[in-house]
This record gives sequence, structure tokens and C-alpha cells, in this order.
Amino acid sequence: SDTKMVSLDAMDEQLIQKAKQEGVETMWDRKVTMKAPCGFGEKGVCCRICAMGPCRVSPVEGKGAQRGICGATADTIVARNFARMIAAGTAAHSDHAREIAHVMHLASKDGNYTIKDEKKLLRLAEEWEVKTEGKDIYDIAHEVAEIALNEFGKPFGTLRFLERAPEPRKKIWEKLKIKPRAIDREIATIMHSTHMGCTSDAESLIHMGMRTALADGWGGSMIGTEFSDILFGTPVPRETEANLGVLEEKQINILLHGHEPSLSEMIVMASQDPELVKLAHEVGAEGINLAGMCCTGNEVTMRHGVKIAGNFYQQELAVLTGVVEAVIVDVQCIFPSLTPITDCYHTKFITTSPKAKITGATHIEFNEEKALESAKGIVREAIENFKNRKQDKIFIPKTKAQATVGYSVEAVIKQLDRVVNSQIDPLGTVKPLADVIKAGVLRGAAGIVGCNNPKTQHDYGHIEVMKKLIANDVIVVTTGCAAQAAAKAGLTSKDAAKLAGKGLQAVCELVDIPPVLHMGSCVDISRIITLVSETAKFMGVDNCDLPVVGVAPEWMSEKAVAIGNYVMASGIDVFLGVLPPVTGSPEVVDLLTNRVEEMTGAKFFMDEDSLKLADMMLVRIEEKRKNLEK
Ligand code: BF8
Ligand code: SF4
Repeated sequence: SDTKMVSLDAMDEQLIQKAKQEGVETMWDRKVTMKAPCGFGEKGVCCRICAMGPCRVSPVEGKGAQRGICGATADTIVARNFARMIAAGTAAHSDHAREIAHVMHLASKDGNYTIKDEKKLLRLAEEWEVKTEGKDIYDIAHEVAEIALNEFGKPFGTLRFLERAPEPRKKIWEKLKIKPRAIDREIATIMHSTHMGCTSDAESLIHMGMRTALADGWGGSMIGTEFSDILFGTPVPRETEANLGVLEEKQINILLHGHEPSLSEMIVMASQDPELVKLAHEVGAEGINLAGMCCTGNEVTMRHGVKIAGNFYQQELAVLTGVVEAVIVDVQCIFPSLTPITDCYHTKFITTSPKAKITGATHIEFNEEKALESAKGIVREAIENFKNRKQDKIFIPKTKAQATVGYSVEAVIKQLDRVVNSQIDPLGTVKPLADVIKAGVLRGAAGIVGCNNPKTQHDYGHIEVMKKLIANDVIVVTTGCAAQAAAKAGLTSKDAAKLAGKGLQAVCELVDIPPVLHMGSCVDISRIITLVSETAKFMGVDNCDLPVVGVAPEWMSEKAVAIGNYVMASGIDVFLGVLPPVTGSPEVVDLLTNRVEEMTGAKFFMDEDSLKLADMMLVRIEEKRKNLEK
């Protein structure tokens, strides 16, 4: 079979063998059946936007159909498809944020959802000019939540969080007219403008895409992160473990998969309920073991140290162990194949969101108004399923790694405070970080994020790029499935400092951090954007002046496309290890990898060879340093 498909983890390989023996189909089988992808789709030149089509135009000039029936060129078709990917990604992140804002709106002192970080709420209230004096904290929360909910559809003005950006960045956005107005509005504008017979100009579509993407980064995603911290606590460093070896043979294993912490937080609470723990013992288990997967896994590991079962690529493999009583999901990145695969074992596949019903799954709708009760019902299902395990189908790989997680911006700054002489400098700033970057002790920083994709070897891109960068004194911050790859490879443990260059090693020791910092889920890329912007502001420069890069070695989702575009529009270069479906348009490729730089100070770099990509990052970082050192 394709050597690229061979996993980095030897134990993943063992599970794939187990699947073969048991006649269970996995994504690896389907990848083979799928053969080579459609060349037109891969290049982005297939248009299905109206019923005169589908039209597929030739990606080669002068050969084959040059225009769709309406006359749309390859440039138009590619740019329209790309813009729609941004809109879909923005919709997903932002709808997640909307749910969290609604949860904050129903938070109450005696309810299931309370306010965990009052200080953060008060800071936000002040930022948004909500009066706080003499007011009940829950009244403040509700008012702030309502303002956030209005960010989705307000008729006038631009998004509030944009004000957090460095001054020169805001000027660029103003000049380009890409300050998003309201989150839903930007998504709707893309859907309208890409409707048959609207925008055909590729540059205009890329431009619109940036504005919509910014509504994700500085809107939906930032609301998602801020509100989750206020409701569930701002993460602090904590220890955990990662990889399928965290599953326990003698315990009830519940796999938490999906995205919104409003569900997973309640499952964490329910799993500690004395009655349910008692029930678990009654059915013969030693306890209840939660294991996280994908971004929900990141949310609960950041705030509770819940162990990480694995990333995107491993969702089927986790079921193959035969010890998972229930896979509980809400939205996003869930394989529909979890239905047939859980059917081969005793595992219950439980969907909870009306936004993501999956054929064949058990749907237990999660009711936020009775959140804990709903969560308890779901956990009970898992416990009662323990007796149905098939003993001859059990195989848990032993592999797992120690990981330190929980690096919110606040937590990073707190670590930095360790080296501040408080008689000279104030505590609570990014000054130590700015100092070591300016001095060149750290050459720069990289945000390595995103998914797994069977177009690449599992985790290989993440791990190799991370190793190369830290060895070259580039500190790495990470989220999403990339963060889980890092955790499994031991790179988020403080021990990993030994793999770092001398400068980074010294920094890790002084401030007591690992060289790769787990900053959370994909919406938490807003934490990275915040950290970069705070550093730029502190140094009196713009984001694009800093030796900072964004990297998605194995991305696959539309959310990732939205992220890539807001990171670029925020002034940070973006390196992609998987080519987006734009190569059928030289115009769009030129825009993204070249001309956007004149507009935003950053651009895309694309290469399927992740080590080559890493070399390009280092070159780019040194280029930026030259200007910084001037
Ligand atoms: O939002 S990194 S596979 S889990 S899309 Fe999905 Fe990609 Fe994982 Fe979270 Ni992000
Ligand atoms: Fe074809 Fe144009 Fe319709 Fe697209 S919008 S399907 S290119 S006719």
C-alpha cells in the first residue's frame, strides 16, 4: 500500500492490522478505494454553483473548456470555491462561539453553568464599556453575552475585538476596507457574492475572503475562547498524558470528541458524580475514565487535565481497541464512519447536537437548560454498556506520553513573570518575551496548528516541523490536532527542552516551560493571535514585523482555510503542507503566495514537503529579524 499512509505510530499500525483481522473498514481502506482524487476538484476548477453546470474548466490555458457555460473562468471558479471554504469555516467556528455565548446568557449562580473567571469577565465588561459597579456578576455576564450575540448580526459598525490589534494593523484593515462588520453578515456576503452571476473578479473574492476570515479570528474564535475561559476557567499549566495508551482496560472509557466545551464540561462534572461513580463500581469497573479527542479533548485537557486519547486520525482507532463504552460527540470533525465501526464493537456512538445528527448513531439531545442532568444520562448509558464488552476483541496499545498543557496567554505571562525584576519592571507583561526575541536568544516563534490529512503521513509534518524549529531556537505554540500530535510525541513535556537549541533551552529553563506550548483548541488560535498582537504592541511594531510564522502541515478542514486567511490578514505568514484547491488558477495562486503581501504584509507558502517548508520558515524568520534588528 501507499507508504505515505503508514502511520508514524507503530501502534496505530497494530490497530490497523487488528481492523483487517476483524474485517473492520477504516479510513485507510477507503483511502485506497478512493484512488487518485479528481484532478479538476483538486485544482479547484469544478463549479457546481448553478444548475446550468456542473462546469469543469481546463486548468491549462488554451486547452479544453476555458470558461463555464456562464463564462466564468478558472480564476473565478477557483476564487469562488475558495471564498466559500472560508465562509464555511467561519460559520463553523462562529456558530460554536454563538452556543457558548448563549450558555453565558443562561449562566446563573445556582445553575449548572456558573462564572469561573470573574476577573476575565470584568476585564471584558470594561473593554466593552458595560457598567459593573454595584452590579451582580451574573447581570454583567448576561449583558456581556448579549453584546457578543449582537456581534453576529449588528447592522452598524465593525467587530469590537478588532480594537485589540496593534494600531498599524488596524490602519491596514481600514485602508483595505476589510474590517468585518458583523460575523454572520460577512458569511452571508460571501454566499451572496459567490452566487451565480455575482463577483467574478478573483482579487475581489480573495479580499472578501480576508474580511470574512477576520470575522472568524477576531470575532467567532475570539468570542469562543474568551467566553469559554470566563465560564469554565482560564487554563493554567497542568500535567496529563496523551495517546491511545490512556484508555484503561478496567475502567469505563468515555471518548469525548467534537468541539464545544459546553457539553464536555458537563460530562466531566457528571463523571465525578458520586452516584454514577458508584454505579460504575457496581457494574464491575474500577472507575470512569474520560479520554479526549480532537478539540473537545483539547478544551477539557486544558482546563481539567483530562487525558488525550489522540487526534483526528485516531477516532476510528480508538474504537478498535474494544474498550470504549461510548463515543460522545457534538459538532465538527466527526467521521460518519463511527456508526459502522462502533457497530462492530459494543461501543455506543452518541450524538448530542441537532446540528450534527449522524445516521445510525444514538441521538441523545443535549439540553443546555438541564445540562448536568443531560450529561448524567449520557454517562449512565456508557456505564451500562460496560457489560457488553467483547473480551476477545480487546487490545489497548501501551503507548502514551507525558504532556504539560494549559498555556493560555495569561498562563504564559505568569511564567514570564518569573524572570521579571519587579523592582524595575511591572509584572504581567510580555516584556521578557519581547526582550529574548529582540536579542535573538529566540530567533522567532511559530504557531503550528491544524488537522491530520491522509495526504500526509500521520503527524509526521507536525512533529518534524516542530523538532526542526525548536532545534533552531524558534519557540512553538500549538493548538488543535497539531497540539495533540506534539503531546503524543513528548514535545509538550518540559523534558523536550533537550531537543531545543541553546537559546530556547535557556528560556525553557528560566521560565519553566516546554519548548512547545499547548494553547488549546482550534478556536484558541485566537490566543496565539492575542499573544502575537500583545508582543507587537509592546514593541511598538505591527504583527508583520515580528519573526513569527503560522503553520498548518496537515490541514484538511474548511475551518483551517478560514484560519489561514485570518492569520495572513493579521500580518503573519502562513505555511501550508497540503495544497489548497487553488492550483487551477495561476491568478489566485499569485494573489495568495505573492500579491497579498503588499496588502497585508504576509502571504502563503505552500509545499507538500514539510521539511522544505520548515527551511522556508527559518529563512523568512531571519528576513524579518533583519528588519527588526535595524
Ligand atoms: O477544530 S485541528 S481535525 S479537531 S479542524 Fe478538526 Fe482539524 Fe482537528 Fe478541531 Ni481544528
Ligand atoms: Fe457553470 Fe457558471 Fe453555473 Fe458555475 S455558475 S455551474 S461555471 S454556468
